[in-house]
Amino acid sequence: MRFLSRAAIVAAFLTLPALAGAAETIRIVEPFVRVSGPTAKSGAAFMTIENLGAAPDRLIEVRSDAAQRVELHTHRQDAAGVMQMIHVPEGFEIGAGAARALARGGDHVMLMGLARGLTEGEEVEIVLVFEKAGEIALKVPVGAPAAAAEGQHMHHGAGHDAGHGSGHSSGHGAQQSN
Ligand SMILES: [Cu+2]
Repeated sequence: MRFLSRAAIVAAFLTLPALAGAAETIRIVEPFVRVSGPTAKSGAAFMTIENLGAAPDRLIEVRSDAAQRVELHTHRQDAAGVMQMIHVPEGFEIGAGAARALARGGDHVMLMGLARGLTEGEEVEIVLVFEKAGEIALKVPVGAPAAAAEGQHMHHGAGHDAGHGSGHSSGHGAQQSN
């Protein structure tokens, strides 16, 4: 009896991913939303999309109540060498068994016309729509993963690596393309 009820609880947990949509073929790794401050009018969402399936898939649309418009963007260098954001209406393809990173300076989900200010630590609901896998709903934290925060000053949130004071603050070059 005790074993059975425990099994039932485990089973209940195992069904949770199914609620989020085709979690077995597409996996979203470390999503986060970045805003330049609580009064920012736009923001961007970043993540790595892994396609565990046997066929390519494509992120074709993103929806969120947090913004008036949500678009898939990338960066391209114009003739003058200036990086510009452009809308990518056809979306982002993720090859079979491949991963595609949406990252600063490259592909990203653009949140235009934020409905309200976003502050670090809260979560934004975003629905990713894939051509084959369908909809995947996420709660995406506002902020930046520690690994991506190096050398940036867009946040001044307290208490996120205090006690890290001295030490390796030198030379993290060669990462930024612009
Ligand atoms: Cu953009």
